[in-house]
Amino acid sequence: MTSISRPPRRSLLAAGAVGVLALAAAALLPSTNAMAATGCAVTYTTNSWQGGFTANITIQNLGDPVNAWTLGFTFPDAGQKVVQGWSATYQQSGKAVTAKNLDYNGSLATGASTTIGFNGSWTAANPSPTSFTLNGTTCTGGTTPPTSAPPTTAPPPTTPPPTTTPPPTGTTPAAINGQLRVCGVNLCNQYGKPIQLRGMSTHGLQWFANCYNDASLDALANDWQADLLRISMYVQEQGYETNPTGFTNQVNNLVDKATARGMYALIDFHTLTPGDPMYNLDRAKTFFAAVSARNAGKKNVIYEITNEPNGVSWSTIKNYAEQVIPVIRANHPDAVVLVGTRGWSSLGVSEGGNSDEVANNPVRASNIMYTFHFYAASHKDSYRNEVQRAASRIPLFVTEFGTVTYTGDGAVDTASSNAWLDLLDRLKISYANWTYSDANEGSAAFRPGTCAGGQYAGTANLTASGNYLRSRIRTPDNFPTS
Ligand code: IDC
Repeated sequence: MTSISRPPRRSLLAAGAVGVLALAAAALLPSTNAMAATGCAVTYTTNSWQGGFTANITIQNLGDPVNAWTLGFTFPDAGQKVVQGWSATYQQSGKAVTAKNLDYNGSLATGASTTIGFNGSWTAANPSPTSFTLNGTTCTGGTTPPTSAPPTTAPPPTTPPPTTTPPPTGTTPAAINGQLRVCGVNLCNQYGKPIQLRGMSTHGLQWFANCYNDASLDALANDWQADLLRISMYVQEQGYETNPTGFTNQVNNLVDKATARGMYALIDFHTLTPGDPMYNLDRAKTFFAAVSARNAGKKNVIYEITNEPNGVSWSTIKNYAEQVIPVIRANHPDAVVLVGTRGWSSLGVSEGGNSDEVANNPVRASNIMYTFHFYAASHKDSYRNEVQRAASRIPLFVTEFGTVTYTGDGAVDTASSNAWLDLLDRLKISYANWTYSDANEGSAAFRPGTCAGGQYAGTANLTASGNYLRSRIRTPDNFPTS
């Protein structure tokens, strides 16, 4: 893990220098006609492929603090279109585009930055726009002098205030990466860098509660070096519907245990049978209202709103998502939300479709990713090819996979598991393995009886699947901080 250093003293001086400049500008203004200082700097970067692109835009406010902002720019080519944006509301008219802040990122202090982005399409060419405005002011990258008192000479170049997030104050995955955000098709950390989280999924909490305790989660965080705990709360099969308060509390307790160990906590509303998420819509709203309110202050919580929709259309899943996501956002606006896909979260493939149905009709919400599940002994090249194809267009998160067959049982398919995890590593797609439990089935990481015995660290009680996953997950993470 990286060692931690204090912020360089230079940046503190730079912040002080800007404060003095702002004061000087204010002193020049007539007091009866106080005028806000304005100014902004924008960086626009793209990743482009045939017909499509992702744009990431960092907006820095160099003027007085604002509570709301609208970014404006013009595409150079008439064939360039915004398709799906995040972290802002986009409108396009001809070549002209505006992006308005959302509730959570409207306030920008002097010197503060925010990052937004979108997926776009292009036809003839994809040149980047060269001029941007923020609340009507052209972003020149420097401070705009007050119009009432133009300086006779150009102001000296100023060092922009620091825009970087301070270095982390801990070495756990959550301390280093902080609040995550979807950036283009990736999951980015607090430094705006794409990362991959690797971890384990619980089994059904109604059956394996005795596997999730301080000792087992110490082993997961310290011995396995996992980044992520997926908390699988079944809704049916003696799950949530039988005792909403009890299961909600159990989930919250496990969120706390993951948090205490610096892991991300993925709250999985584990719908399975029936496959139509609408069957559980009211329960989902009640559950997510409760857990998002309870965990709103945490930066390490991710919400998975439906495990494996099946036997329903994508438009039904999308409709469900567009009703549940606002419930979460009302309490926990900046948390990443994950949406299951058609055919047991196969991007539609297991029901004869493909990821086009999602890419062409995305959920109308920002900061979301779509889930993909596989079982290595059952799902091979045709599924891998579709994931690879989809990964350049939509953000993916593998919230569940097995090394065995889709029944959850059988032998580890090492060749297919290697092919899958190598692909996910290369694409920086995060994953959680089914299961961190001692269930009597090939997908379980521990041998039956382990949880009663309480010895989790090391390899003595691992199954073949557990051994395989522990050795993959323990390898060093790549969490860039600059
Ligand atoms: C399986 C469990 C098994 C349980 C069954 C029904 O391993 O013990 O009896 O669910 O609840 C999924 C599901 C996940 C399944 C898993 C393996 O998300 O709940 O767990 N699987 O079948 N999708 C594909 C495979």
